[in-house]
Amino acid sequence: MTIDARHPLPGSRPLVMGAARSGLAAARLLARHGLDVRLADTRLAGPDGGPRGRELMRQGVCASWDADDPRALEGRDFVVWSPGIPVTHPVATAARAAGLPLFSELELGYLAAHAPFLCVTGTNGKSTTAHLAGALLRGAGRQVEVCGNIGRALCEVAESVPPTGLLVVEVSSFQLETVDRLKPFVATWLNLTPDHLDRHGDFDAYGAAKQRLFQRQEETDYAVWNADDPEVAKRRSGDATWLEFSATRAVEDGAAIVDGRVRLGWRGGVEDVMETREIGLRGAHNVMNALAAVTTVMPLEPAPDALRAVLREYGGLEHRLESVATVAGVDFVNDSKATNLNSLEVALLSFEHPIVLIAGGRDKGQDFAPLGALVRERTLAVVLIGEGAERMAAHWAGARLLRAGSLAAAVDLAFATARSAPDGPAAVLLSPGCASFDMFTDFEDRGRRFKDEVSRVAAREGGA
Ligand code: UMA
Ligand code: ADP
Repeated sequence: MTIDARHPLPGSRPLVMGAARSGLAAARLLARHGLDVRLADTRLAGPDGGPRGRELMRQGVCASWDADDPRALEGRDFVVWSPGIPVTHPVATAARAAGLPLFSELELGYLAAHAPFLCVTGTNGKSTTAHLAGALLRGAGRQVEVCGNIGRALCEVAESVPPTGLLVVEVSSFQLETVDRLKPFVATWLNLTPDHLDRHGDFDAYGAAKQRLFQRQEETDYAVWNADDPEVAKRRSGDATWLEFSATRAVEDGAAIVDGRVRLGWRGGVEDVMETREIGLRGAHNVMNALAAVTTVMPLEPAPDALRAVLREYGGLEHRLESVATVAGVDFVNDSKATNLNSLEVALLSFEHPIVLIAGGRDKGQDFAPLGALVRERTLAVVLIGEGAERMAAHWAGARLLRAGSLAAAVDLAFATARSAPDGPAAVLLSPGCASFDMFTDFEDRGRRFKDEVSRVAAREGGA
Protein backbone atom coordinates (compact mmCIF):
# COMPACT_ATOMS: atom_id res chain seq x y z
CA MET A 1 0.00 0.00 0.00
CA THR A 2 1.36 3.46 -0.94
CA ILE A 3 0.43 6.66 0.79
CA ASP A 4 3.92 8.07 0.34
CA ALA A 5 6.00 6.54 -2.46
CA ARG A 6 9.23 7.10 -0.46
CA HIS A 7 7.87 5.11 2.46
CA PRO A 8 5.38 2.42 1.38
CA LEU A 9 3.24 1.15 4.24
CA PRO A 10 4.11 -2.37 5.35
CA GLY A 11 0.78 -3.82 4.25
CA SER A 12 -2.91 -3.09 3.78
CA ARG A 13 -4.30 -4.37 7.08
CA PRO A 14 -3.48 -1.94 9.91
CA LEU A 15 -4.58 -2.08 13.52
CA VAL A 16 -5.20 1.40 14.90
CA MET A 17 -4.78 1.53 18.67
CA GLY A 18 -6.99 4.08 20.40
CA ALA A 19 -10.28 5.51 19.18
CA ALA A 20 -10.06 9.09 20.41
CA ARG A 21 -8.93 12.09 18.31
CA SER A 22 -5.68 10.61 16.95
CA GLY A 23 -6.90 7.07 16.37
CA LEU A 24 -10.17 8.08 14.73
CA ALA A 25 -8.40 10.51 12.40
CA ALA A 26 -5.80 7.87 11.50
CA ALA A 27 -8.44 5.18 10.92
CA ARG A 28 -10.48 7.46 8.69
CA LEU A 29 -7.41 8.45 6.69
CA LEU A 30 -6.46 4.81 6.15
CA ALA A 31 -10.04 3.84 5.26
CA ARG A 32 -10.16 6.68 2.68
CA HIS A 33 -7.13 5.06 1.04
CA GLY A 34 -8.96 1.74 0.87
CA LEU A 35 -7.10 -0.11 3.61
CA ASP A 36 -8.76 -2.78 5.71
CA VAL A 37 -8.69 -0.94 9.05
CA ARG A 38 -9.29 -2.44 12.49
CA LEU A 39 -9.68 -0.03 15.38
CA ALA A 40 -9.18 -1.04 19.01
CA ASP A 41 -10.11 0.79 22.18
CA THR A 42 -11.07 -0.40 25.65
CA ARG A 43 -14.01 1.99 25.42
CA LEU A 44 -15.52 0.31 22.35
CA ALA A 45 -18.04 -2.01 24.01
CA GLY A 46 -19.37 -5.27 22.59
CA PRO A 47 -18.36 -7.47 19.67
CA ASP A 48 -19.28 -4.83 17.09
CA GLY A 49 -17.89 -1.92 19.08
CA GLY A 50 -21.33 -0.68 20.25
CA PRO A 51 -23.10 2.27 18.59
CA ARG A 52 -19.80 4.09 18.08
CA GLY A 53 -18.26 1.01 16.52
CA ARG A 54 -21.22 0.53 14.18
CA GLU A 55 -20.94 4.16 13.03
CA LEU A 56 -17.24 3.60 12.34
CA MET A 57 -18.01 0.46 10.38
CA ARG A 58 -20.24 2.55 8.11
CA GLN A 59 -17.14 4.66 7.46
CA GLY A 60 -15.18 1.57 6.47
CA VAL A 61 -13.44 1.03 9.81
CA CYS A 62 -13.92 -2.23 11.69
CA ALA A 63 -14.00 -1.34 15.38
CA SER A 64 -14.63 -4.56 17.22
CA TRP A 65 -11.62 -5.10 19.41
CA ASP A 66 -10.78 -4.57 23.01
CA ALA A 67 -7.51 -2.66 23.05
CA ASP A 68 -6.11 -4.65 25.94
CA ASP A 69 -6.26 -7.93 24.04
CA PRO A 70 -3.18 -8.75 21.91
CA ARG A 71 -5.41 -10.94 19.73
CA ALA A 72 -6.40 -7.63 18.10
CA LEU A 73 -3.12 -8.08 16.17
CA GLU A 74 -4.23 -11.26 14.45
CA GLY A 75 -4.06 -10.88 10.66
CA ARG A 76 -2.64 -7.35 10.90
CA ASP A 77 0.42 -5.99 9.03
CA PHE A 78 1.25 -2.95 11.12
CA VAL A 79 -0.04 -0.84 14.00
CA VAL A 80 -0.86 2.87 14.23
CA TRP A 81 -0.42 4.10 17.79
CA SER A 82 -2.34 6.80 19.71
CA PRO A 83 -0.06 8.97 21.84
CA GLY A 84 -2.07 8.54 25.05
CA ILE A 85 -1.45 4.78 25.21
CA PRO A 86 1.90 3.93 26.85
CA VAL A 87 4.21 1.96 24.58
CA THR A 88 4.66 -0.56 27.38
CA HIS A 89 1.10 -1.72 26.63
CA PRO A 90 0.75 -5.51 26.04
CA VAL A 91 -0.31 -4.95 22.40
CA ALA A 92 2.88 -2.96 21.72
CA THR A 93 4.97 -5.68 23.31
CA ALA A 94 3.18 -8.38 21.30
CA ALA A 95 3.49 -6.36 18.07
CA ARG A 96 7.23 -5.98 18.53
CA ALA A 97 7.59 -9.67 19.31
CA ALA A 98 5.71 -10.48 16.09
CA GLY A 99 7.88 -8.05 14.08
CA LEU A 100 4.96 -5.71 13.29
CA PRO A 101 6.00 -2.06 12.81
CA LEU A 102 4.46 0.56 15.12
CA PHE A 103 3.64 3.95 13.56
CA SER A 104 2.80 7.05 15.52
CA GLU A 105 -0.38 8.75 14.28
CA LEU A 106 1.97 11.69 13.70
CA GLU A 107 4.12 9.63 11.39
CA LEU A 108 1.14 8.38 9.40
CA GLY A 109 0.00 11.98 8.95
CA TYR A 110 3.50 12.90 7.82
CA LEU A 111 3.50 10.16 5.19
CA ALA A 112 0.09 11.25 3.90
CA ALA A 113 0.81 15.01 3.84
CA HIS A 114 1.87 17.11 0.82
CA ALA A 115 2.99 20.31 2.55
CA PRO A 116 6.26 21.01 4.42
CA PHE A 117 6.24 20.48 8.20
CA LEU A 118 7.16 23.08 10.80
CA CYS A 119 7.19 21.21 14.12
CA VAL A 120 7.32 22.67 17.62
CA THR A 121 8.24 20.63 20.67
CA GLY A 122 9.36 21.33 24.25
CA THR A 123 7.92 21.00 27.74
CA ASN A 124 5.97 24.27 27.81
CA GLY A 125 4.83 26.86 25.30
CA LYS A 126 4.29 24.45 22.40
CA SER A 127 0.66 25.39 21.73
CA THR A 128 1.26 29.12 22.10
CA THR A 129 4.34 29.03 19.86
CA ALA A 130 2.75 26.80 17.20
CA HIS A 131 -0.42 28.88 17.14
CA LEU A 132 1.58 32.12 16.93
CA ALA A 133 3.82 30.69 14.19
CA GLY A 134 0.64 29.86 12.25
CA ALA A 135 -0.63 33.42 12.74
CA LEU A 136 2.72 34.86 11.59
CA LEU A 137 2.63 32.77 8.43
CA ARG A 138 -0.98 33.66 7.70
CA GLY A 139 -0.10 37.31 8.26
CA ALA A 140 2.57 36.84 5.60
CA GLY A 141 -0.03 35.49 3.18
CA ARG A 142 0.69 31.76 3.48
CA GLN A 143 -1.91 28.99 3.62
CA VAL A 144 -1.31 27.15 6.88
CA GLU A 145 -2.94 24.62 9.20
CA VAL A 146 -1.94 24.36 12.87
CA CYS A 147 -2.48 20.89 14.29
CA GLY A 148 -1.05 17.99 16.30
CA ASN A 149 -0.86 17.89 20.08
CA ILE A 150 -2.65 21.26 20.17
CA GLY A 151 -5.89 19.26 19.97
CA ARG A 152 -6.50 18.68 16.25
CA ALA A 153 -4.99 15.42 15.07
CA LEU A 154 -2.50 15.75 12.21
CA CYS A 155 -4.23 12.93 10.27
CA GLU A 156 -7.43 14.98 10.25
CA VAL A 157 -5.87 17.81 8.20
CA ALA A 158 -2.68 16.36 6.71
CA GLU A 159 -4.05 15.68 3.24
CA SER A 160 -6.07 18.88 2.92
CA VAL A 161 -3.07 21.22 2.71
CA PRO A 162 -1.54 21.56 -0.78
CA PRO A 163 2.22 21.40 -1.39
CA THR A 164 2.33 25.22 -1.50
CA GLY A 165 0.79 25.42 2.00
CA LEU A 166 2.40 24.69 5.35
CA LEU A 167 1.63 22.44 8.31
CA VAL A 168 2.59 23.80 11.72
CA VAL A 169 2.53 20.80 14.02
CA GLU A 170 2.71 20.80 17.81
CA VAL A 171 4.60 17.66 18.75
CA SER A 172 4.65 15.88 22.14
CA SER A 173 7.14 13.41 23.54
CA PHE A 174 4.37 10.78 23.52
CA GLN A 175 3.97 11.09 19.75
CA LEU A 176 7.72 10.96 19.18
CA GLU A 177 8.18 7.60 20.93
CA THR A 178 6.93 5.78 17.81
CA VAL A 179 8.43 7.99 15.10
CA ASP A 180 11.15 6.77 12.70
CA ARG A 181 10.55 8.52 9.38
CA LEU A 182 9.47 12.06 10.26
CA LYS A 183 11.77 14.69 8.70
CA PRO A 184 10.44 18.20 9.38
CA PHE A 185 11.55 21.15 7.26
CA VAL A 186 11.76 23.13 10.51
CA ALA A 187 11.90 21.60 14.01
CA THR A 188 11.89 23.82 17.08
CA TRP A 189 12.81 22.83 20.65
CA LEU A 190 11.48 25.35 23.17
CA ASN A 191 12.69 24.11 26.54
CA LEU A 192 13.06 21.00 28.68
CA THR A 193 12.01 20.71 32.34
CA PRO A 194 10.76 17.64 34.23
CA ASP A 195 7.34 16.42 33.06
CA HIS A 196 5.66 13.13 32.13
CA LEU A 197 8.17 11.20 34.25
CA ASP A 198 5.41 8.70 35.06
CA ARG A 199 5.34 7.81 31.35
CA HIS A 200 9.00 8.11 30.31
CA GLY A 201 10.62 6.81 33.51
CA ASP A 202 13.25 9.52 33.92
CA PHE A 203 14.28 12.94 32.67
CA ASP A 204 16.87 11.62 30.21
CA ALA A 205 14.38 9.28 28.56
CA TYR A 206 11.94 12.22 28.26
CA GLY A 207 14.69 14.32 26.62
CA ALA A 208 15.66 11.45 24.32
CA ALA A 209 12.07 11.21 23.05
CA LYS A 210 12.16 14.92 22.13
CA GLN A 211 15.49 14.45 20.31
CA ARG A 212 13.84 12.06 17.88
CA LEU A 213 12.24 15.04 16.13
CA PHE A 214 15.66 16.09 14.80
CA GLN A 215 17.24 12.76 13.96
CA ARG A 216 16.34 12.53 10.27
CA GLN A 217 16.72 16.18 9.31
CA GLU A 218 19.22 17.12 6.59
CA GLU A 219 21.25 20.25 5.85
CA THR A 220 18.40 21.75 3.83
CA ASP A 221 16.17 21.52 6.92
CA TYR A 222 16.31 23.80 9.97
CA ALA A 223 16.63 23.01 13.67
CA VAL A 224 15.67 25.85 16.02
CA TRP A 225 17.19 25.75 19.53
CA ASN A 226 16.54 27.75 22.68
CA ALA A 227 20.03 29.14 23.35
CA ASP A 228 19.07 30.07 26.96
CA ASP A 229 18.08 26.56 28.06
CA PRO A 230 21.08 24.41 29.08
CA GLU A 231 19.02 21.21 28.92
CA VAL A 232 18.15 21.91 25.28
CA ALA A 233 21.72 23.01 24.49
CA LYS A 234 23.05 19.69 25.82
CA ARG A 235 20.79 17.75 23.49
CA ARG A 236 21.42 19.57 20.18
CA SER A 237 21.98 17.00 17.48
CA GLY A 238 21.29 16.17 13.83
CA ASP A 239 22.42 17.43 10.43
CA ALA A 240 19.98 20.32 9.96
CA THR A 241 21.09 23.96 9.63
CA TRP A 242 20.91 25.39 13.15
CA LEU A 243 19.04 28.54 14.17
CA GLU A 244 18.76 29.90 17.71
CA PHE A 245 16.64 32.20 19.85
CA SER A 246 17.67 33.97 23.04
CA ALA A 247 16.41 36.64 25.42
CA THR A 248 19.84 37.17 26.91
CA ARG A 249 22.38 37.46 24.08
CA ALA A 250 22.64 38.24 20.36
CA VAL A 251 22.53 35.26 18.00
CA GLU A 252 23.95 35.02 14.50
CA ASP A 253 21.04 33.20 12.83
CA GLY A 254 17.69 33.44 14.57
CA ALA A 255 15.90 35.87 16.91
CA ALA A 256 17.12 37.59 20.07
CA ILE A 257 16.40 40.44 22.45
CA VAL A 258 19.17 43.03 22.11
CA ASP A 259 18.91 46.38 23.92
CA GLY A 260 15.18 45.90 24.49
CA ARG A 261 14.46 45.19 20.83
CA VAL A 262 13.63 42.03 18.87
CA ARG A 263 16.59 41.47 16.53
CA LEU A 264 16.50 39.01 13.64
CA GLY A 265 19.63 37.55 12.10
CA TRP A 266 19.23 35.74 8.79
CA ARG A 267 21.83 34.89 6.15
CA GLY A 268 24.32 37.50 7.31
CA GLY A 269 21.72 40.30 7.57
CA VAL A 270 20.51 41.86 10.84
CA GLU A 271 17.20 43.66 11.40
CA ASP A 272 15.60 45.14 14.52
CA VAL A 273 11.88 44.43 14.16
CA MET A 274 10.25 46.08 17.18
CA GLU A 275 10.58 46.99 20.85
CA THR A 276 10.20 43.94 23.12
CA ARG A 277 7.48 45.70 25.13
CA GLU A 278 5.33 45.96 21.99
CA ILE A 279 4.81 42.17 21.99
CA GLY A 280 1.15 41.63 22.85
CA LEU A 281 1.59 38.57 25.12
CA ARG A 282 2.13 38.78 28.89
CA GLY A 283 5.17 37.40 30.76
CA ALA A 284 8.87 36.80 30.05
CA HIS A 285 8.13 33.19 29.03
CA ASN A 286 5.89 34.49 26.24
CA VAL A 287 8.71 36.68 24.93
CA MET A 288 10.65 33.45 24.52
CA ASN A 289 7.67 31.88 22.76
CA ALA A 290 7.45 34.88 20.44
CA LEU A 291 11.18 34.61 19.61
CA ALA A 292 10.77 30.88 19.00
CA ALA A 293 7.78 31.43 16.70
CA VAL A 294 9.61 34.10 14.70
CA THR A 295 12.66 31.86 14.31
CA THR A 296 10.49 28.91 13.28
CA VAL A 297 8.98 30.86 10.38
CA MET A 298 12.25 32.58 9.37
CA PRO A 299 13.19 29.98 6.69
CA LEU A 300 9.98 30.99 4.87
CA GLU A 301 11.34 34.56 4.77
CA PRO A 302 8.21 36.51 5.80
CA ALA A 303 8.45 40.31 5.59
CA PRO A 304 9.41 41.93 8.94
CA ASP A 305 6.41 44.29 8.67
CA ALA A 306 4.05 41.29 8.62
CA LEU A 307 5.80 39.79 11.66
CA ARG A 308 5.61 43.04 13.59
CA ALA A 309 1.88 43.48 12.96
CA VAL A 310 1.02 39.98 14.20
CA LEU A 311 3.34 40.10 17.24
CA ARG A 312 1.64 43.31 18.38
CA GLU A 313 -1.87 41.96 17.99
CA TYR A 314 -1.57 38.33 19.09
CA GLY A 315 -3.40 37.77 22.40
CA GLY A 316 -2.67 34.12 23.25
CA LEU A 317 -4.79 31.01 23.70
CA GLU A 318 -7.61 30.09 26.06
CA HIS A 319 -6.54 28.45 29.38
CA ARG A 320 -3.04 30.00 29.32
CA LEU A 321 -2.92 32.93 31.77
CA GLU A 322 -6.32 33.92 30.44
CA SER A 323 -8.00 36.88 32.18
CA VAL A 324 -11.53 35.72 33.00
CA ALA A 325 -13.29 38.48 34.99
CA THR A 326 -12.90 40.95 37.84
CA VAL A 327 -15.38 40.47 40.68
CA ALA A 328 -15.37 42.89 43.65
CA GLY A 329 -11.83 43.92 42.69
CA VAL A 330 -10.60 40.31 42.48
CA ASP A 331 -9.06 39.40 39.09
CA PHE A 332 -9.64 35.75 38.11
CA VAL A 333 -7.03 34.19 35.83
CA ASN A 334 -7.42 30.79 34.16
CA ASP A 335 -4.11 28.99 33.60
CA SER A 336 -5.58 25.48 33.54
CA LYS A 337 -3.02 24.43 30.91
CA ALA A 338 -0.31 24.70 33.60
CA THR A 339 -0.02 20.94 34.05
CA ASN A 340 3.58 20.88 35.30
CA LEU A 341 5.68 22.84 37.75
CA ASN A 342 7.63 24.96 35.29
CA SER A 343 4.41 26.37 33.87
CA LEU A 344 3.19 27.09 37.41
CA GLU A 345 6.50 28.80 38.13
CA VAL A 346 6.26 31.14 35.11
CA ALA A 347 2.66 31.94 36.06
CA LEU A 348 3.73 33.00 39.56
CA LEU A 349 6.49 35.14 38.04
CA SER A 350 4.03 36.85 35.67
CA PHE A 351 2.14 38.68 38.44
CA GLU A 352 3.30 41.81 40.19
CA HIS A 353 0.49 41.86 42.76
CA PRO A 354 -0.46 39.25 45.41
CA ILE A 355 -2.09 35.99 44.36
CA VAL A 356 -4.38 33.38 45.86
CA LEU A 357 -3.36 30.26 43.97
CA ILE A 358 -5.58 27.27 43.23
CA ALA A 359 -3.30 24.30 42.55
CA GLY A 360 -3.28 20.49 42.57
CA GLY A 361 -4.68 17.63 40.53
CA ARG A 362 -3.15 14.41 39.30
CA ASP A 363 0.38 14.04 40.57
CA LYS A 364 2.80 13.00 37.77
CA GLY A 365 5.63 12.25 40.18
CA GLN A 366 7.06 15.78 40.07
CA ASP A 367 9.39 17.21 42.71
CA PHE A 368 7.32 19.99 44.30
CA ALA A 369 10.02 21.06 46.78
CA PRO A 370 12.03 23.46 44.53
CA LEU A 371 8.95 25.65 44.02
CA GLY A 372 8.31 26.02 47.78
CA ALA A 373 10.24 29.30 48.20
CA LEU A 374 8.49 30.99 45.24
CA VAL A 375 5.07 29.80 46.42
CA ARG A 376 5.75 31.25 49.89
CA GLU A 377 7.02 34.51 48.40
CA ARG A 378 4.32 35.11 45.76
CA THR A 379 1.08 33.78 47.25
CA LEU A 380 -1.15 35.02 50.05
CA ALA A 381 -2.66 31.54 50.22
CA VAL A 382 -2.84 28.32 48.23
CA VAL A 383 -6.11 26.40 47.88
CA LEU A 384 -5.15 22.78 47.18
CA ILE A 385 -7.39 20.39 45.26
CA GLY A 386 -7.18 16.87 43.87
CA GLU A 387 -4.94 13.86 44.32
CA GLY A 388 -1.67 15.81 44.49
CA ALA A 389 -2.84 18.06 47.35
CA GLU A 390 -1.18 16.30 50.26
CA ARG A 391 2.20 15.84 48.58
CA MET A 392 2.19 19.49 47.54
CA ALA A 393 1.28 20.50 51.09
CA ALA A 394 4.17 18.46 52.49
CA HIS A 395 6.64 20.36 50.27
CA TRP A 396 5.17 23.82 50.58
CA ALA A 397 5.17 24.13 54.37
CA GLY A 398 5.36 27.76 55.43
CA ALA A 399 2.87 28.90 52.79
CA ARG A 400 -0.74 29.46 53.94
CA LEU A 401 -2.31 26.20 52.78
CA LEU A 402 -6.07 25.70 52.49
CA ARG A 403 -7.95 22.65 51.19
CA ALA A 404 -11.08 22.26 49.06
CA GLY A 405 -12.95 19.10 48.06
CA SER A 406 -14.27 20.49 44.76
CA LEU A 407 -13.46 23.21 42.25
CA ALA A 408 -16.59 25.12 43.30
CA ALA A 409 -15.46 25.11 46.94
CA ALA A 410 -11.94 26.10 45.87
CA VAL A 411 -13.21 29.11 43.90
CA ASP A 412 -15.42 30.25 46.80
CA LEU A 413 -12.59 29.90 49.30
CA ALA A 414 -10.04 31.59 47.01
CA PHE A 415 -12.44 34.47 46.32
CA ALA A 416 -13.21 35.04 50.02
CA THR A 417 -9.47 34.96 50.82
CA ALA A 418 -8.48 37.26 47.93
CA ARG A 419 -11.24 39.75 48.64
CA SER A 420 -10.23 40.21 52.28
CA ALA A 421 -6.49 40.47 51.57
CA PRO A 422 -4.91 43.01 53.95
CA ASP A 423 -3.63 45.38 51.22
CA GLY A 424 -6.71 45.27 48.98
CA PRO A 425 -8.08 42.53 46.71
CA ALA A 426 -5.61 39.92 45.45
CA ALA A 427 -5.89 37.97 42.18
CA VAL A 428 -7.19 34.40 42.04
CA LEU A 429 -5.02 32.25 39.79
CA LEU A 430 -5.91 28.72 38.74
CA SER A 431 -2.51 27.29 37.78
CA PRO A 432 -2.66 23.69 38.95
CA GLY A 433 0.89 22.45 38.22
CA CYS A 434 -0.64 18.97 37.85
CA ALA A 435 -2.62 17.01 35.28
CA SER A 436 -6.41 17.30 35.36
CA PHE A 437 -7.52 13.69 34.93
CA ASP A 438 -8.31 13.01 38.61
CA MET A 439 -11.30 15.40 38.60
CA PHE A 440 -11.84 16.49 34.97
CA THR A 441 -11.93 15.13 31.42
CA ASP A 442 -8.91 17.24 30.47
CA PHE A 443 -7.34 20.67 31.07
CA GLU A 444 -9.96 22.33 28.85
CA ASP A 445 -12.79 20.88 30.91
CA ARG A 446 -11.02 22.09 34.08
CA GLY A 447 -10.55 25.59 32.63
CA ARG A 448 -14.13 25.86 31.40
CA ARG A 449 -15.50 24.70 34.76
CA PHE A 450 -13.31 27.24 36.52
CA LYS A 451 -14.80 29.94 34.29
CA ASP A 452 -18.31 28.66 35.05
CA GLU A 453 -17.57 28.93 38.76
CA VAL A 454 -16.27 32.47 38.28
CA SER A 455 -19.53 33.35 36.47
CA ARG A 456 -21.47 31.87 39.39
CA VAL A 457 -19.53 34.00 41.89
CA ALA A 458 -19.97 37.09 39.68
CA ALA A 459 -23.74 36.51 39.49
CA ARG A 460 -23.93 36.02 43.26
CA GLU A 461 -22.02 39.24 43.84
CA GLY A 462 -24.35 41.09 41.48
CA GLY A 463 -21.83 41.29 38.65
CA ALA A 464 -19.69 43.60 40.81
N1 UMA B 1 -6.90 3.49 25.46
C1 UMA B 1 -7.05 2.13 25.38
N2 UMA B 1 -6.24 1.34 26.16
C2 UMA B 1 -5.30 1.88 26.99
C3 UMA B 1 -5.16 3.28 27.04
C4 UMA B 1 -5.99 4.06 26.26
O1 UMA B 1 -7.89 1.62 24.64
O2 UMA B 1 -4.60 1.12 27.66
C5 UMA B 1 -7.76 4.30 24.60
C6 UMA B 1 -8.53 5.37 25.35
O3 UMA B 1 -9.79 4.87 25.74
C7 UMA B 1 -8.59 6.51 24.30
C8 UMA B 1 -7.42 6.24 23.39
O4 UMA B 1 -6.91 4.97 23.69
O5 UMA B 1 -9.82 6.44 23.60
C9 UMA B 1 -6.20 7.14 23.66
O6 UMA B 1 -6.38 8.31 23.10
P1 UMA B 1 -5.34 9.50 23.41
O7 UMA B 1 -5.12 9.62 24.88
O8 UMA B 1 -4.13 9.38 22.56
O9 UMA B 1 -6.28 10.73 23.05
P2 UMA B 1 -6.47 11.59 21.73
O10 UMA B 1 -7.81 12.23 21.84
O11 UMA B 1 -6.15 10.83 20.51
O12 UMA B 1 -5.46 12.79 22.00
C10 UMA B 1 -4.13 12.73 21.56
C11 UMA B 1 -3.26 13.54 22.54
N3 UMA B 1 -3.41 12.94 23.88
C12 UMA B 1 -2.33 12.54 24.59
O13 UMA B 1 -1.20 12.59 24.17
C13 UMA B 1 -2.59 12.03 25.97
C14 UMA B 1 -3.74 14.96 22.57
O14 UMA B 1 -2.87 15.73 23.39
C15 UMA B 1 -3.72 15.55 21.17
O15 UMA B 1 -4.25 16.85 21.21
C16 UMA B 1 -4.54 14.67 20.22
O16 UMA B 1 -4.04 13.32 20.27
C17 UMA B 1 -4.49 15.15 18.77
O17 UMA B 1 -3.18 15.10 18.27
C18 UMA B 1 -3.41 16.08 24.67
C19 UMA B 1 -2.39 15.85 25.76
O18 UMA B 1 -2.76 15.80 26.93
C20 UMA B 1 -3.75 17.57 24.67
N4 UMA B 1 -1.10 15.75 25.43
C21 UMA B 1 -0.04 15.63 26.39
C22 UMA B 1 0.37 17.00 26.89
O19 UMA B 1 0.17 17.98 26.16
O20 UMA B 1 0.93 17.08 28.00
C23 UMA B 1 1.18 14.97 25.76
P1 ADP C 1 2.19 23.37 25.85
O1 ADP C 1 1.45 23.19 24.58
O2 ADP C 1 3.65 23.04 25.72
O3 ADP C 1 1.56 22.75 27.03
P2 ADP C 1 1.08 26.07 26.17
O4 ADP C 1 1.42 27.19 25.26
O5 ADP C 1 -0.24 25.44 26.03
O6 ADP C 1 2.24 24.96 26.09
O7 ADP C 1 1.25 26.56 27.67
C1 ADP C 1 1.10 25.61 28.73
C2 ADP C 1 1.39 26.23 30.07
O8 ADP C 1 2.77 26.60 30.13
C3 ADP C 1 0.60 27.52 30.36
O9 ADP C 1 0.32 27.50 31.72
C4 ADP C 1 1.55 28.61 29.98
O10 ADP C 1 1.32 29.80 30.73
C5 ADP C 1 2.92 28.00 30.30
N1 ADP C 1 3.97 28.41 29.37
C6 ADP C 1 3.81 28.85 28.10
N2 ADP C 1 5.00 29.08 27.54
C7 ADP C 1 5.94 28.75 28.44
C8 ADP C 1 7.37 28.75 28.43
N3 ADP C 1 8.05 29.13 27.36
N4 ADP C 1 8.01 28.31 29.55
C9 ADP C 1 7.32 27.90 30.62
N5 ADP C 1 5.97 27.90 30.70
C10 ADP C 1 5.29 28.31 29.62
